[in-house]
Amino acid sequence: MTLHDKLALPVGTTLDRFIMRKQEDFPYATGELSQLLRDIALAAKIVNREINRSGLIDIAGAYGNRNVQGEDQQKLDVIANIRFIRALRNGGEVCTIVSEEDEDMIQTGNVQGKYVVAIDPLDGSSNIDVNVSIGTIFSVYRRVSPTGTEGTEQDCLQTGTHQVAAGYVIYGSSTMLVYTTGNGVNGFTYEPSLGEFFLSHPHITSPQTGAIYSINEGLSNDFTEGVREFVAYCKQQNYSARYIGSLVADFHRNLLKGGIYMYPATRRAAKGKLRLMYECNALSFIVEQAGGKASNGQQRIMELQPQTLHERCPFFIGSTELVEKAEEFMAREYAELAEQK
Ligand code: AHM
Ligand code: MG
Repeated sequence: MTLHDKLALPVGTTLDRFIMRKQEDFPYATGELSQLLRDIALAAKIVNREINRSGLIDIAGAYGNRNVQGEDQQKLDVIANIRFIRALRNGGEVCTIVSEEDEDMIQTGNVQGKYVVAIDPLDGSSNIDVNVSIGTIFSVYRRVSPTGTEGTEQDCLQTGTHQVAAGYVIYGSSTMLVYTTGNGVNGFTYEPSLGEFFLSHPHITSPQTGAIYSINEGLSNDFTEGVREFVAYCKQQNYSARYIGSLVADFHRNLLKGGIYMYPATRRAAKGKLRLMYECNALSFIVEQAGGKASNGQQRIMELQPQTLHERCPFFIGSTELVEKAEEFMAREYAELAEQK
């Protein structure tokens, strides 16, 4: 980062101003992507408010399942889905949304919208009710079909390399929004009393290596040989095991501290658990922009061609050296399998 950059966008800059200033760097930018990012930030603030009151919402729910607006009480992941879709629909820049919560593509009605968003509105569902960090993950693509029509599946099924922006919100001990538009990664912390996100983590870079490995070892009986051996290697190196079971939180910690997060293929789930379009691609764009790496064990995640909206893929993400080490172990496994055939 140059001194000019530091002075231009110091820590404490509001997200809105930051987005505006970044837009000025591109003389032909129309402001539509900026608006889209602001819409996501707005929905994130609303979802953050709901999450902070989640225990109380449950109490209110016991009194007839109605909230103050007279709406039925719903689970937080459904509420988050509604909030993000509403914000993107009202913003007008997005023609189509792919959400973890909806089987089909969602047409926003904004046929002039140039963008497609893939989103996991509230990830880490098993942690929602127990006050553990959860997150939102999103990817933004430019549509390939002409404007003036509804978005198509082809607009959605683009490789991660076509992302124009990606980010996540972590609802943790503080709430943060971290995003990239392909020019580095910046993190903003939410100040609830002011209702604003402020730049707190400029130019996030992933340590090249680290001493944390994150994997659900309860599944180790189902791990394939390469994964089992890589985990054994991590133990030999005395790495720390850290696994929250919330992808965003596990990823965020490893991004800042150095480490690797894995959700591999298992004997029972040949493609692992995580979804390519709205979990893996977004975090892969961010990690690469921060100098890290993301792989399915063999191939770069962002080059995988999605075939279906909700497809899954094995996932190894984090510090470059650790991901490459994991790939070495996986390559040995694939070579042995090939020999046996
Ligand atoms: P979800 O989209 O249903 O919330 O599932 C995704 C979550 C990730 O946040 C987390 O890393 C993973 O599932 C945990 O899975 P497991 O409980 O199998 O370890
Ligand atoms: Mg999810």
